[in-house]
Amino acid sequence: MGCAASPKSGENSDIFEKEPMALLSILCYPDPKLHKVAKPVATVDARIRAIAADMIETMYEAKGIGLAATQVDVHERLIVIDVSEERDEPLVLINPELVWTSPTTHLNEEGCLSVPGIYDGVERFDGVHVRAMDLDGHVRTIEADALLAVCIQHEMDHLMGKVFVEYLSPLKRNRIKKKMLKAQREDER
Ligand code: K1U
Ligand code: ZN
Repeated sequence: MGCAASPKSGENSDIFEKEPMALLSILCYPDPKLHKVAKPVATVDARIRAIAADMIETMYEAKGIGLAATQVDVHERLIVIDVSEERDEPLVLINPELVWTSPTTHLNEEGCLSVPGIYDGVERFDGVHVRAMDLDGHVRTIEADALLAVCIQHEMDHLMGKVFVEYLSPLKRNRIKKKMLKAQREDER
């Protein structure tokens, strides 16, 4: 059941040296590294553009609609998202900040590439406005609703070290933790 799009080695330590795009290893819950708080990106440079390109490729390969840098063991505030039908509208948000949240919320079914096979309901704002830099270092404000708004909130939680299962009851969360650890032991055999 392992986390998707993993290269052979479990580490991404060589991503800063590579030129061509590469698939990155996705951390699997309950890896403690998923709870690290990401630091702001200092400069949007070639290193950040290379990480973003690798994250987009990894997200597409894993059939996800989003991916946060935390999930690939890079602890900087960077997320990639593509909620388009054709999977050809990647969005890169660097140092994202929520600048507006709607007064209404909704229970949405969520999944997570770091918790494969688990789906459950999480209450999220129906709409959000997010200010972030793009790959040219330009600041933009994105007005999001529906799945894009849900995905932005899910990915921004990752940057704060929060995985969606932490919104569930302790009973559910412990069951999920046990299931993931069992699957990881079986994958290692
Ligand atoms: O961050 C991630 O782990 C990616 C995650 C994003 C996400 C999905 C659903 C709701 C909120 C955030 C995924 O892409 S999970 C797999 C997936 O493709 C998917 C799951 C449910 C609905 C739509 C897509
Ligand atoms: Zn996730």
